[in-house]
Amino acid sequence: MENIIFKEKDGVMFITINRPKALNALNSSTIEELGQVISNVEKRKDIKTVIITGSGEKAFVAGADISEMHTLNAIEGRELARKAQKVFSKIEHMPQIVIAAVNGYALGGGCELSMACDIRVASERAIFGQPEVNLGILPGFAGTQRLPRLVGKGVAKELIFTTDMIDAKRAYEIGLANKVVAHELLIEESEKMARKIMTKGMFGVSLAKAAINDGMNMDTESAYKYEADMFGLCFATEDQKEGMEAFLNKRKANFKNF
Ligand code: DAK
Repeated sequence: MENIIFKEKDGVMFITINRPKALNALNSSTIEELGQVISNVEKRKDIKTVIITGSGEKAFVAGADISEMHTLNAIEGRELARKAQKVFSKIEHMPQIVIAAVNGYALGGGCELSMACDIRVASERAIFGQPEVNLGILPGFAGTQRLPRLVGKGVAKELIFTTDMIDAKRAYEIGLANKVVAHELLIEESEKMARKIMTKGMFGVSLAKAAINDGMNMDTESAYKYEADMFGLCFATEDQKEGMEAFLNKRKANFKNF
């Protein structure tokens, strides 16, 4: 692949967006490649978590590639949007837990990519923002939907309308970043969080991801029913038996993830 580096280590897939000269801006081939990696990973039972980061010192992803985008016509714009939305939606719905390790600028489509991930760990150097209205467009990779769900409608509107860029501390305060860590420790801390999650019953973790993501798009009564179905499903697994037996026998659970 030209713009994506991926490597796996003991159940964690590390994915790096690798166009540092363009601050890792997402052009269509990068989106395509990211989609291919995600499609492969989502089928892998041995990969439990994914960490996505950007290469170089400055950026996670500085948005969609403006140099490619500026000549698009409406049909091509729709094509790009469909392609990216499909990839982002795959990230949101894949059974693995996805952590964005935000190492620098996460702007526009980059901020939207981080929000499609389950958790955002930010380096002290991370900068978040939705600058699309500076370009005469609006966030189009679901930023108008995911940002208000994460930080509330008022703050989301402020960030999108003013295009103000915010640092990691502010992102943490408003709930956009889950955690802020020293820049040098970003990958280590993200991996530590991934490995902590991986000690749990991953079947339950994956169903909780689905219940949260899908439930938030339902009315509450339907979401409660959906949660109850997911809860019930856990009782068909060895993990539920092992988890509860381990508790009752005062030992550590040894989950098999089924
Ligand atoms: N696209 C293309 N190239 C970019 C880029 C981007 N988004 N961001 C940076 N670069 C390139 C710069 O052009 C420059 O290239 P050279 O001049 O060296 O060839 C190189 O990366 C280094 O950038 P700077 O020289 O500007 O670096 P600085 O440190 O001075 O500034 C910056 C860093 C991040 C503040 C600045 O680069 C910047 O403002 N970048 C643009 C950020 C931005 O506006 N991002 C949002 C893009 S809009 C769609 C749905 C969604 C979207 C699109 C379509 N559909 C529904 C179809 C999403 C839109 C967006 O994400």
